[in-house]
Amino acid sequence: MKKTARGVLSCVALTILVLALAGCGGQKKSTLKVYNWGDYIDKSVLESFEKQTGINVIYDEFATNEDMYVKLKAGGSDYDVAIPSDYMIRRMISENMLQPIDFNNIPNYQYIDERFKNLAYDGKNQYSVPYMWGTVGILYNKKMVSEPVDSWRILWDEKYKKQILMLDSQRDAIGITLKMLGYSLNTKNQKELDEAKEMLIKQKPLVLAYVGDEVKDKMIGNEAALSVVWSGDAIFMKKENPDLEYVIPKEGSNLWFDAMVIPKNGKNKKEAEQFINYMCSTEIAYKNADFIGYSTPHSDARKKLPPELTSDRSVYPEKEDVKNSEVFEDLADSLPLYDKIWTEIKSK
Ligand code: N2P
Repeated sequence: MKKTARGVLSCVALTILVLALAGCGGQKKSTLKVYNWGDYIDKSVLESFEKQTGINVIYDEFATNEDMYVKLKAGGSDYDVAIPSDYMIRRMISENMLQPIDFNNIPNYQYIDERFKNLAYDGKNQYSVPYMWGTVGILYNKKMVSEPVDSWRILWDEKYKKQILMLDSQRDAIGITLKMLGYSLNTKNQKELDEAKEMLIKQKPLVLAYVGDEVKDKMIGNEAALSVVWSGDAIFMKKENPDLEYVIPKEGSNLWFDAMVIPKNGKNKKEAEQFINYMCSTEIAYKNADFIGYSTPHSDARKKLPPELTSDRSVYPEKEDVKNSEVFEDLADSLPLYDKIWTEIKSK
């Protein structure tokens, strides 16, 4: 009786062992950890990558460049691919937080339009592969705002008290205020920054909320009249609610580029490069751009998108549409000035 029980037990143990070995083909499955903005990919792309390569993808999201930076800098994470913006990539390069990419492993890089290569944030093209690009602008509801919208000033108009949504992102909020005041959004001048701070504090009673991805539900649901948004989200919202319109204000704005990088702490460089290359295949780049609404730097994927989208100059602006706009630079030693202002504004 005793013997039989032991026999059954060892038989069960053996079966489990055999199944476990069969399940992973006798070897450990490789993994890839990806860190991206919220709502910034067609998730079916992750599944198809897993299926095609057998690599298991762990996918996490962040809401701002600053959140992403803090998590990576803390050192406890080991993401293999992250997708920050230009100025943050510059900062991460200068702080030795990224691994150089072996472009021999990214043959699909050839499809990235030359306009998006050798940009100042990664001048020698060693660390990043462009993913999406765009602008910051005002998305407004034509039923709630009847006057023409062409200036950031409208976000300070008492008439729209509690109908304004501001981007909960320090570079963006301070940046558009600096542009409204006629200053550079990369200024390090204390007087100009103080002026921007005062304006943002003055604006606070008019602001319904500081938001991230929630802006989409709110604007689509007609809960606010005006919002500061990134261009690709504007496209998505315009599709869902035809009363919405997007403009790049005349004072100029921020022109930005988000790109894929390989953080220093990542342990799977080979898989990371495989993933980046996959994201740059025409089919996948098209799928992502079509799904999220953002502008793709991929020349062939762009050709596959509906012409009414790619000819919309608020999404695919021409040079003259962004002539007053600037790309964010890494603020380096002056960053604490911005951090301090932002804390003061948010705590008022
Ligand atoms: C999408 C975030 C877009 C990033 N939720 C803009 N740089």
